[in-house]
Amino acid sequence: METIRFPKDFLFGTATSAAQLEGAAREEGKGLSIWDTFARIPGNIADGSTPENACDLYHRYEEDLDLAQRMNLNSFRFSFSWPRILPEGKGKVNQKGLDYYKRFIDGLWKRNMIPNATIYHWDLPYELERLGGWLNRDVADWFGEYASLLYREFGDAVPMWATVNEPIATYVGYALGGFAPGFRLEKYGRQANHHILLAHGEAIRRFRQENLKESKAGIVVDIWQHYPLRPDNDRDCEIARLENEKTFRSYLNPVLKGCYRQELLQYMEEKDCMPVIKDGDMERIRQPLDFFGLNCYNRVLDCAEPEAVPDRKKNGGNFMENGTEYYPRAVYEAVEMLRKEYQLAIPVYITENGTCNCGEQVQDGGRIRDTQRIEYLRGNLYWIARAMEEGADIRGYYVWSLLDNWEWCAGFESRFGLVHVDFDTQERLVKDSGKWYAQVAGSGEMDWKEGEE
Ligand code: GCO
Repeated sequence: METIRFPKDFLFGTATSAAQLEGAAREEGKGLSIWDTFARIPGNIADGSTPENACDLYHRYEEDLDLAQRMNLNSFRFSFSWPRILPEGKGKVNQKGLDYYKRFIDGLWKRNMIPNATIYHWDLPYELERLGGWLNRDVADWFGEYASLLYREFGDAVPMWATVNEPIATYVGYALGGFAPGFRLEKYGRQANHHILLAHGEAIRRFRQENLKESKAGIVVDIWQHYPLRPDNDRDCEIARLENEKTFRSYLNPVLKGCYRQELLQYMEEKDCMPVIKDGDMERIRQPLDFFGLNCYNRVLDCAEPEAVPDRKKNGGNFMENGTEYYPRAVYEAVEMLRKEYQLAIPVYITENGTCNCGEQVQDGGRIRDTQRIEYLRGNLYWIARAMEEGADIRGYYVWSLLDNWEWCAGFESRFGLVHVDFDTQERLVKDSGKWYAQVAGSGEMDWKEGEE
């Protein structure tokens, strides 16, 4: 048995987002977001739910922050809701929205939790969607204005600013129809991608202008690395390589290197989905960053003939009960890739990591035995510690999520929380994983048996 120790100032937190937790979707002046409208279209959300009430965090944040504090968290990741602050996306400001975030951030500091804020976590104001949303090139300026407003209002109180959470969600919303606003055109997806990258660059540029000496700015990208299921099969290898280019590398290259790679450009040319890229765009996108936020959940294995491979062999056969692969080494491999291929030399925060539906039933005496979630989180922390031992500059870790919440198209059916939520009564119950995490965050250490990885 060994003890893994994290540095004294390592951040242990949970990650959340406005649309998934706040609720109060039409209260106190908030405008609609594209998720409020998308969710109302029958068939879009698995259980027919909407983000209308979610976890009701808007009204219950004091008690939920108490919970987080009792879990010994020293940081808390949240997002601002753009339409709560600017109901029409630009122009008129909703003072009540600003007041809410002021109270919320004060609540974090009162409990000694460092606020880690995200400016955009998928909830574009619906009024901007009516103007073309992420397809309208002006969105970079609308976003810039919104970001400047936040810096001015909260710059002194928020030390960590991420511009965008997972830009790929915008691609999914415009190319695959899987997320709001629900378009299905590859060309739209690629153009929306390009614009959200411009918006990111614009928000960083404005951040520097504000000269917030005590704060840092970065971006959050999710990395699901693709690997060939059969490493000796050329077609599997080719699919995996192209998928990596089309997904996370289509953000990493512009943001960190100021270019789209040849392979992606060729793909976009061939598929007739080349976005409009204007002179100077790539320079606008590539801005020096203070930190990198990495969301990592798993890897993906690609196979050219999925029918030919028995299900139990897929993903190495190492499935968790929820059907996903147990491969915590993915986080280590993502960090390695960033260091080796992108020479990333800024601090990294693991801004999201977690898993859903691990035996969520409330049992006798209110106990929730989500044992596999604990195993998953332990495995990930082990591989994070290992990367750090080998020189990776990882400064913090955020579990997705504090509470079970509104999981986009899965509605309330995918539970990711360390705390169980009864969505009828809004009652909270700390799961076994929450108790375990409280202990790790409190002590900064974790036991590990060789062979567990
Ligand atoms: C993401 C989002 C979260 C999700 C989480 C679980 O990473 O996709 O940031 O909003 O809820 O990932 O799917």
